[in-house]
Amino acid sequence: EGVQPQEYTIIKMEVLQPFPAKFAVLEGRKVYLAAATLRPETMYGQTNAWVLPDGMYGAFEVNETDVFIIAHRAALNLAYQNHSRVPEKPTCLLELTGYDLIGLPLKSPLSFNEVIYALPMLSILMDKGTGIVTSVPSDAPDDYMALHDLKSKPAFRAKYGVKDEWILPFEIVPIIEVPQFGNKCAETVCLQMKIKSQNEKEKLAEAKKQTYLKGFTEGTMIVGDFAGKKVQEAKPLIRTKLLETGQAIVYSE
Ligand code: A2H
Repeated sequence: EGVQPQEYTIIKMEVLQPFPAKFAVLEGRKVYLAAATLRPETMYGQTNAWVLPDGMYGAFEVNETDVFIIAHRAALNLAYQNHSRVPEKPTCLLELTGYDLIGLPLKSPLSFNEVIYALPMLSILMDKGTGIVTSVPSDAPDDYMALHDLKSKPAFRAKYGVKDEWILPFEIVPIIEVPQFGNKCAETVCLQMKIKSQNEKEKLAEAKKQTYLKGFTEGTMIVGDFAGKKVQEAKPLIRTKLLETGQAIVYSE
């Protein structure tokens, strides 16, 4: 990684009751899948969350009430950033893998979809952010292609035990208008570049660069409290609101 620390916003996606049997030890807690993002202004367009099936996760006490499900490495970093019940020491209540998380119903900040589900993504890196990613297929090429793969390939869904109702009802939600790219800029760029699946790493990196730069410099919000404002202006306002309402925290690594 680079020399400069990266500052992320961690979005708290609440795991809805009833918990699966394996989560018994977490009964009575507020449990969140915690996703690191660089684009908090896109949270209106969430359709699901992503986990790595083979990834090792844990359920960690971040304070007296809240539990975050994240990668172990992220829990250690958070413990040194004032987000552990025991300062500088992560307390893991339960060891989990990505397979344990697939299908969890979540309530996520700002999302127009009231309930979204945790689904498998194979390109997640466990040593970046929290190992949990929130999915905004309108504006993130990786998210668009991973959702496309699941929607178009029943065998892929079956392999990971993904139920149709966790995925088929979820349409792309337009949230940002970008000149030339329209209001589903990730789809536009993936189609233009003829990207076939989430495995096309190099093409996706290029698509990400294009959409990220253009969305940030030229995009306009078309939904939410700051509709009509440029993304550049809206981003810090939305971020501050998420932080002040306790729906997100700052995280750097
Ligand atoms: B972004 P950077 Cl709408 N593995 O959030 C793979 N990808 C991860 C990750 C991990 N462990 N942790 C975070 N990410 C993703 C939203 C978004 C993001 C949009 C558009 C672009 C975009 C919704 N997904 O990122 O390597 C997260 O996806 C493009 C840069 O630290 C996070 O922000 O630069 C971004 O990658 C962090 O990437």
